[in-house]
Amino acid sequence: MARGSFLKREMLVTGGAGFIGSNFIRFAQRADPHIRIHNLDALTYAGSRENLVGLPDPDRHHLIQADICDQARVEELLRDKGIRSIVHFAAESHVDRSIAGPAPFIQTNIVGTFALLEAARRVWLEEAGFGPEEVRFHHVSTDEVYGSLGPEDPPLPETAPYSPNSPYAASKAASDHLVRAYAHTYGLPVTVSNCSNNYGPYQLPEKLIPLVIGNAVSGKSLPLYGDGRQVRDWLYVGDHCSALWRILQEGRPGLVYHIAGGNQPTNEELVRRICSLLDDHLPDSPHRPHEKLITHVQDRPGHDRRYALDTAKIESELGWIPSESMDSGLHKTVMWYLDHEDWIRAIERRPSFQAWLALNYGKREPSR
Ligand code: NAD
Ligand code: TDX
Repeated sequence: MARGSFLKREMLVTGGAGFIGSNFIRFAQRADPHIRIHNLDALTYAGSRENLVGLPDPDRHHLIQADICDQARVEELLRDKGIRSIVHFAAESHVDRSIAGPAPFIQTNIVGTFALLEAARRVWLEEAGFGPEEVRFHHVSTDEVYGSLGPEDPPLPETAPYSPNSPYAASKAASDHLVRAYAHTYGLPVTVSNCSNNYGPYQLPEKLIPLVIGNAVSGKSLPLYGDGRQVRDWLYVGDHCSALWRILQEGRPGLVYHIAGGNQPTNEELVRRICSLLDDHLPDSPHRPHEKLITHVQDRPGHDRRYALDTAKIESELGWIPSESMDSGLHKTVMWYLDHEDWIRAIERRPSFQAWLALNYGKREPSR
């Protein structure tokens, strides 16, 4: 069989009703006019059908509302639909929630990834005897598995040791190890990517950037944890999707790739940039200048100071570089949220979301 023949077949995307997954489905349908996507998503608080409205080709997308922990269901899908590739996004993804209640993170991120790996091993390797170019399991992971860096530390390569600090990061680290073990022990053809912070359309307003845009527009405070000098490396979600697509096309089984944008403002600098964009785009807003809404609040427990990834491998081996700068990506993002205010307000009105805001922010005292 020719190299990468799995790409010509049905694809299973897990977590495709969430932020990055729904962006990826749009990207994949545009990139390949034939690909059919089976989207396995439990539609937890983080996933919604609204994120899938207006797909490039709805007929080539099939949503299955189910839990990745349901191994029998996954096996049935792999067999019945002739699926030859899995792109695994489904996860509990919010660090603050993992601090408030880690149990679902262990269940979905570790047990769920295990169930998917077992299903793939049984159906693809044991039953069908597929070779390394006929199937592919891509695992989507995070830079948080490496733990916190100091201000002068160089960006980390793919060989850096794991040192996860939050329950979220530990659960993703555990899932990375399981994926690696299935490749090493059973020969499952896997690739893994560890990516930095994403931003862009369809991100839930529990995360910093959409939270700040939504709050600023309605004149609510913009909560910065601690001193606001923590550093994340921000990547526009479309660039994450293009990197994943490149890995699926060209990446070699067994390899790990870092994906990042090389944009490293402090949280405070980032929030001020968003405020200034909103000042420009909402000249009549009574909340200008929006930066006066910034409020320093009590820090996240165990808050990692800085992440930074070395992306030389994906650049040199696969020729991937991001196409958006921080300025262009932020501009696009702010415009998307201003044009989709109904989307963000509908989420904010959910009682479960209100309960989350009260739990996470209600107890944080202003810190200065
Ligand atoms: P998200 O929270 O927006 O979406 C997660 C999706 O998974 C939701 O649609 C949810 O319904 C689904 N899901 C959760 N538990 C499930 C289960 N048990 N069974 C089936 N579906 C389930 O997350 P996201 O930000 O899109 O992140 C996607 C992936 O990318 C995650 O694996 C995350 O760790 C990783 N990642 C995210 C970022 C980021 O900045 N957001 C950065 C690096 C890596
Ligand atoms: O209200 C806030 N105030 C604040 O200062 C929130 C929600 C966050 N922050 C800080 C914490 C972080 O330093 O902003 C930074 C970004 O926070 P989040 O948007 O919660 O993202 P982070 O914790 O960095 O994790 C994200 O990137 C890596 C994703 O949620 C993970 O899924 C991904 O793996």
